[in-house]
Amino acid sequence: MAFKLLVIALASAALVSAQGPVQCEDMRVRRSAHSLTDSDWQNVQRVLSQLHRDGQFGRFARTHDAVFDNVHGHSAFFPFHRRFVLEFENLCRQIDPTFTVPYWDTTRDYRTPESSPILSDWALGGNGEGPDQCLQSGIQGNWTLGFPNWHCLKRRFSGGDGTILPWVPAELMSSFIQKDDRLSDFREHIEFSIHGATHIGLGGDAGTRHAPNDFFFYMHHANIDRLWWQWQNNPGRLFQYNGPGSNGEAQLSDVIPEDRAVSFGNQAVGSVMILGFNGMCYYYDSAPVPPGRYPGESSDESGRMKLTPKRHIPVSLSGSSNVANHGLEIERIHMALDEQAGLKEFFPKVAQLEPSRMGIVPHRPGARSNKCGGGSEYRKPSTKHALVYPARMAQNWVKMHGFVPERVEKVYRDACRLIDLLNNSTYVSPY
Ligand SMILES: [Cu+2]
Repeated sequence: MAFKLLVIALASAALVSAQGPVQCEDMRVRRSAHSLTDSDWQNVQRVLSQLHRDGQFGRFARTHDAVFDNVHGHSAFFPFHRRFVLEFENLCRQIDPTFTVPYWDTTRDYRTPESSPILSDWALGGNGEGPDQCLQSGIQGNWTLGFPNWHCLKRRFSGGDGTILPWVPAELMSSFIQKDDRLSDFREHIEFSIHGATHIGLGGDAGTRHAPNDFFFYMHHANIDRLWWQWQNNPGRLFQYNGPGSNGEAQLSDVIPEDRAVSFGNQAVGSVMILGFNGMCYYYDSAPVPPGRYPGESSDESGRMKLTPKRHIPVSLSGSSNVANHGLEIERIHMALDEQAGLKEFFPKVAQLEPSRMGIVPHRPGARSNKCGGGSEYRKPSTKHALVYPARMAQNWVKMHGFVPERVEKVYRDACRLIDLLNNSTYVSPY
């Protein structure tokens, strides 16, 4: 029996890393898309046009479509997209060795996404035009793509009148990062909120199984990856992998789903967990820097990897982006909420901060408590700087992913409760 356990432990360790973790020699930085200059965008356009001429976009769209059902609504969601975006980025770097995929923090634009600078003509371009909603502006303007059939690249903003229904606020992301101690919870919350909302908001190709046709996909998933890395950098989470896997409960030894067109060579999930190692040679300008040494790990009796307390990446609650998406908003939440108002439920790590500053500001008397909005209601918050409600996730999106509608609705309701809570306090959103 003991021998059998040892064999299992050794086998899974071997799958995670054949020769042990390999540290990157050169690290590249993924920057916020909001910080790109005109000439940065011109360079992105030059690189993408070259890939387009080489017919490379099709195979990424094809692969995403082929593995779609295994990498959405499943634990492989985070590791697959981490590896997939890296593969695309590496290809771009064959054309420009300094290229990195910019991440799009869509919470900054969540109120009126259509007016985001990222959607201007010199960047991603705006809504599609004409009866086919063909994209005619931006770095992919007037592109024709080959998957799943020859078609113009399409965009169809969700508002129907050239607007995009509101996305999700930063405060919700911070809450998920703080309160979700299980990866499977965090993954579901991200898929049901920011991930879906942004895909649906742009629509057209971006709202389909072949979304990688639109470069937006890579910028969006770089941001999702950044959120996962922020989540990972809290005690007990670096190597956490659980929830529905390819064969029952997810394991770090699971192979990342792949396809003939984009293959990762049977790479195990466990090898992509830590940025700075095993080819994950990048980090984000607004997330924890990768550790200098591979973090301690051990196999427990089930043969799964877990983090030992040997070396935690330090978690700082203020001024850093470890627990929060944006340090600024955490300060404000701390000031405005108290325990009775649900601070502990939505922001447990803020609730641990010294109590002297909590609850000192009285709640705004008589602030209106709204129900979740619908239609134009989304954009009518009760007070001037109040948060707006995100749009409900579209039915066809829920269906396309095979999500359980009740679970999606629960996440939406909780998001509305958080927004009501903040709007009924003295909290003022920085966005
Ligand atoms: Cu995807």
